[in-house]
Parts: sequence; structure tokens; C-alpha cells
Amino acid sequence: MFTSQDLDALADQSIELPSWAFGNSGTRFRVFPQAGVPRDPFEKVADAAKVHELTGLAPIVALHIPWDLVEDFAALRRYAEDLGMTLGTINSNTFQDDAYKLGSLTHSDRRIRQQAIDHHFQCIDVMGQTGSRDLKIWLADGTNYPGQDDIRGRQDRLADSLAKIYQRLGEDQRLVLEYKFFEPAFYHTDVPDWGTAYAHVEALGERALVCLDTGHHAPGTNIEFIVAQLLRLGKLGAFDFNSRFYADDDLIVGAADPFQLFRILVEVIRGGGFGSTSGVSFMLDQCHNIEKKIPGQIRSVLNVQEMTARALLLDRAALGSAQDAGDVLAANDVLMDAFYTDVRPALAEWRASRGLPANPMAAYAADGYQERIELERVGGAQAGWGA
Ligand code: RM4
Ligand code: MN
Repeated sequence: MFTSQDLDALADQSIELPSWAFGNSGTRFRVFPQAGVPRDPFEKVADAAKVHELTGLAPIVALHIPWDLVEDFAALRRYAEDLGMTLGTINSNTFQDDAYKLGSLTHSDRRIRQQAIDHHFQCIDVMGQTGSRDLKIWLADGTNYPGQDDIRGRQDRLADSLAKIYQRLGEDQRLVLEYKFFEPAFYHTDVPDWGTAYAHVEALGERALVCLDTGHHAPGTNIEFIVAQLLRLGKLGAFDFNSRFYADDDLIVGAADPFQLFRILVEVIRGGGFGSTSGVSFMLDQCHNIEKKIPGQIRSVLNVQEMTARALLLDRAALGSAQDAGDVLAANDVLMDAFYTDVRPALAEWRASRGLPANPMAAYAADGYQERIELERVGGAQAGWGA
């Protein structure tokens, strides 16, 4: 049996919430607006702070530019800090402007490439004001038809654009490059996989790393292997956690495949990617299209914590002995034992011992916050994709 002390290492876990998870989202078929959704970045930060207040797990909120542009970032930063939050990763956006229809950092037209580079310079300026460490780049760049563009030329232009952005970063700032195998481009994507992302960040330098979005792989991909490899190479900078059944579904992390989340966290811990000094940020990238957003985020961070707890319980000595002895079934047994351990009662105790609600989902339902924002947040434009 294990005790809640076995879970002490969990105190070192911080999860970064995406500001866009609190705004309206949907599919290309329909965005269903919800009552109480934030109208500005301040309200998004307030919602993120509520998630942190009830879980003790999520003290950082990532911003998306231009969605989260404000006149006074120092004021947004103060507002966040007063709520016990810090502003985290700055996400660039080159996927919603007409100019980028055929590409952004890879575009064949030098002026359009420069426009995309300038947008990243603007993001770096924002980082200076928010105190953010990471600039996250995800590109929609790619082509739909064979022959549409020179895929090799696009790699060369990408390398050149990234180098210009990287040079602009401050000494304590990092660039994290996110890959995705398809969508919105359907024939080829310019950063489709971890190997391409790795090749680019390796060429840039030490402060360039890979961001692994768990929803950005072909079905059946062994994601924990990629985690192990990137950690081994010292190039895993960040996660975008979410889950998927089919494509990039952006569902609640751990919802579709809790076992996969466990296997990923086993490799994270094995490879030194866990904890505040690891340099790996645990970000979420999710959209709550039909469920309420704040409890959706609470559920998400609890799922990450729960699978981290199970991964921490893995008896690594026993696993190592079984592996060394070539005992296939015993090794698998040790791993499955950890996975099947119900850590929920211990986590409830762990939370209570830290002055947090034993059951954050129930605490939110009883909190009155949802009712209050639904009443107060009337008028104005709700945040959402494209807003
Ligand atoms: C993209 C990608 C990025 C995120 C946007 C909202 O698919 O995952 O990380 O910034 O969505
Ligand atoms: Mn992502």
C-alpha cells in the first residue's frame, strides 16, 4: 500500500492553462456560445485563477497573440499576479490572416515571410512585458496538392525565418516549435513530425526546443517513444496536452486514452522531464466545445495529476530487475500494477492536507463562481476563435 507521502513529488507539478480554453470554440460546423464566457484576457485570467484556486495545480496561463492583445500588458501581469498567477507561454498566430493562405514563415513571397517574422517580433515584445519564458510557434503552413509548391524550398525558407526569430529572443527566453502531421494543410505540412521540428531547433541553438502536442500524430503513433527520444536529446521543451479519438480533437486530456497518458508520464519521469527545474512545461491545449469550460479545465489538470501520481508509484527497481532478467511478463506486470492503482483517495487526502478542496469538481459546483460570471458577463464580445 502507498500513502499520500509517496505523492510528495506532486507538489512540484505546475500545469499551464491555455487562455483560449475559456473562450468559445467549436468545430467547422458550429461554435456553441456559452453563458459567462470571458470577454477579454482579464476575464480569461480570472477563470484560470479559479482553476488554480481549487486545484493548487495551475498557476500559469498561456496567451495567444493577437487573441489576447491588451493595451497594457503590465496591467494584465499585475492583475494575474494579484490572483496568484503568472503569464506563461506566448503563442503566435499565423493561421488566420488572408496573407497566409499559402504559408507564413515558409511563404515564397519575401514580404509575407517578413510579415510573419514581424508578428513573432511583436510576440517577443509582449514576452518582455509579461515576463514569459517561451515563444511557441505552431504553423498552419503546408500545401494541399502535390506540385503546389517546392517542399524543399519551403524548408529552407522556414529555417531562415526561424533563425531571424531566434536571434531576437532575450537570453532567458526560449523558442518552442510545435509539429502537426496534417490540417489545415492536407497534402504536406511544413513541420509535420518531431524529427523535422528537432532538425530545425537543433540548428537554431540551445534555447530552441520541441513542443509535443499529444493530438498531433497519426493514429497509433507511439507518443511515449517520442517523449523518451526528445528527453534523451535534451530537446523536449513543452507539452500541449489534450486527447483525441480521431484527429486533433482537443478533448480533455486523459479522456480518450488514460493508459496512453500514463505511459507518457512514465517516460517523462524516467527521462527527467518532471518538476519545476526540468525545463519541460506541462501545457494544456484544449477546447471545451460542449462542456463547461472552467470545470473542463479542472477535470483536465486533475487527470494529469492523477496519471502523474500513478507514474510516480511505478516500482522502478522491480521494473529494472524484471527487464534485466528478460522477464517479459513480470516487467509488464510491474508497469500495469502502477497503472491500475487507484490514487484518487490518496490525492483527495493530499489536497486536503494542503488546504485545498478534497474534490475540486464538487467544490466548483458549489462555489457560485459559474452563476456569478453568467450573471455578470453580459454585453461585450465573447472570446473565441478568430476573436
Ligand atoms: C493549434 C496548435 C497550437 C494552438 C492552436 C490554438 O492546433 O495546437 O498549439 O496554439 O491550435
Ligand atoms: Mn497545440
